[in-house]
Amino acid sequence: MLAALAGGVGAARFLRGLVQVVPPEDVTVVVNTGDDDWFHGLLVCPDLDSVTYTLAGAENPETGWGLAGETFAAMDALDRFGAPTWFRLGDRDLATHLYRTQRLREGGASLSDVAAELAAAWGVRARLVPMSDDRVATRIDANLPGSAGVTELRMQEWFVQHRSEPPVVAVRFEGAAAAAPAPGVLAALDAAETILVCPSNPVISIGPILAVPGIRDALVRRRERVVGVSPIIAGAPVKGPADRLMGPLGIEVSCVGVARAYADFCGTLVIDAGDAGRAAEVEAQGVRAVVADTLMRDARVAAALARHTLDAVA
Ligand code: FO1
Repeated sequence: MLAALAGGVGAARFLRGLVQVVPPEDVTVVVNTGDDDWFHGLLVCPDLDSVTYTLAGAENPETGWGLAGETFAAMDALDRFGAPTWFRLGDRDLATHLYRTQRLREGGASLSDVAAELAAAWGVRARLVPMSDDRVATRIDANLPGSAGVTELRMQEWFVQHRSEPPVVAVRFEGAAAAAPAPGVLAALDAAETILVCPSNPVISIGPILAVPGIRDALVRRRERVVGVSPIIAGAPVKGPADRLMGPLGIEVSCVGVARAYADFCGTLVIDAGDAGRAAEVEAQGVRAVVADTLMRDARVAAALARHTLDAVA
């Protein structure tokens, strides 16, 4: 049994490689839900959906989110009414949000239940569980141009509406302290032969998962079996705004900064060949460094990376 912590597009691509090299049924993915938000009265769970769609081979390959071959007729129709359509929800993607929202509204079904139903419907055999069935919402305090002081933004407002541009002052995970790990999360982390920390944004993808009480402690207990993949290569994120979050929060934007941030719960960190020269600095954090090609140009490289990551703690 394997467990993985995942959020965002990089994690989804890594997981697609992982399920090429191990049976998908052996993998439990603990997915970030801090990105979740309500749009047009519907609950959207971007990281659960990106992982589901990517493991189903149905994702938009350019963006890594949403579905391939999407149309946006509903968004265009909403434009007529002046409704906010900056968060692009495709017509087929809307079915996911309609179904999830209805299942939650009719009562009785948890976020975990619905995530499992959606994954099964897409033929995804890995087990996808949200980090919590309780609401945890990532909030970003940022300096907006033209406004004095700090503005609190919802994660998608900062990330999408403001294109990750406003300088970040602080990041909070609202509700985390009162949240419980979703059913099966702690058991999966305790039982896993190896726990993988996918190449996700350390602050807004892995951070919320670790903020759910009990999860970080479970990883600390299993530190020798925890292996991460650095999402930062040669001082920059492969995709997304990790640097614009790590810098302001005092985390060096490098594989060394990631090692330092993860050192208490992650015994081994896979770093890119381009960072081989920094392996000693990673190890100086008390984290074993393993060098590999971590730039997932295609599914074959992703599978090779997953294999290398598992071998790093074999
Ligand atoms: N990311 C964008 O940059 N622009 C969008 O319009 C957008 C819409 C969207 C709709 C559904 C969904 O599941 C994800 C979407 N994302 C979009 C990605 C989203 O911001 C995720 O939070 C990121 O992938 C980071 O996890």
